[in-house]
Amino acid sequence: MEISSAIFDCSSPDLDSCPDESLPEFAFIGRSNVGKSTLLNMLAGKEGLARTSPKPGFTKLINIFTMNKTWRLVDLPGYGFAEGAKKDSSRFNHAVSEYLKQRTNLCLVFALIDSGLEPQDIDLEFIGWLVRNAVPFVLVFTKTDKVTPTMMQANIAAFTARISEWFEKLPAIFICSATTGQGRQELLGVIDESMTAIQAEQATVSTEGLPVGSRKTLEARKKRPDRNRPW
Ligand SMILES: Nc1nc2c(ncn2[C@@H]2O[C@H](COP(=O)(O)OP(=O)(O)O)[C@@H](O)[C@H]2O)c(=O)[nH]1
Ligand SMILES: [Mg+2]
Repeated sequence: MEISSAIFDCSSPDLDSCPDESLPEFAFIGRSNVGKSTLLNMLAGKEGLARTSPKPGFTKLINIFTMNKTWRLVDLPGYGFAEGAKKDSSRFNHAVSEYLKQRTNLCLVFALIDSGLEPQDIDLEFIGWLVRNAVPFVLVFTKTDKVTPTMMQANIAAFTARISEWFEKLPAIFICSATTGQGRQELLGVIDESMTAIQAEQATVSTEGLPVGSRKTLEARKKRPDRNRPW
């Protein structure tokens, strides 16, 4: 899949102000500074689309971008940044948790982990939260250009060892670098597969007389977190 148009949609402070749920969404989440916005830009093929920063805690809003006029990438505020306005950070954490739990057109979350670090408690806790709330996700190890392959493999193995007991089958793992472009085609491939599955599902649902994208249709998708997905 290639991206022919990538457009900034809006910045929302909470779930209620997010745009309608008519388009499938793929969201980036991870610790502040893990590389969410940079990876989003790399996937979109458009530098500067999502604002990036060497300083953590920059993205405080749910930033939404529409790709190829048919699906969206969502840059969520990072977790684990305690400095700054405490009031705001708790509010945004709430917005993120509402978005992840209730956004019915959310197809898949890319949970980003820094490939240069040993397993961090905050990431493990967050992955546990995703599992408990049945949010569908894949793991994306970032910034692979900054570590040796040996170190990266050791960090990934240590991370998966810590979470493996939570799964019958581990979630898919991707290794990415926004600097070298590593992992771009693989992540776009997952989105492509997911879009194909949704289109097939929507075709079935609409023949049952429910408008595609309506609450009811989406309620029907409460089975959304399909642990048996191929990825
Ligand atoms: N070397 C390297 N640096 C990266 C990569 N991805 C992001 N960065 C840098 O990490 C910092 C944080 O990136 P950003 O995308 O703003 O992180 P976010 O807070 O998760 O959105 C920035 O200085 C980026 O240039 C990567 O793949 N390789
Ligand atoms: Mg960011």
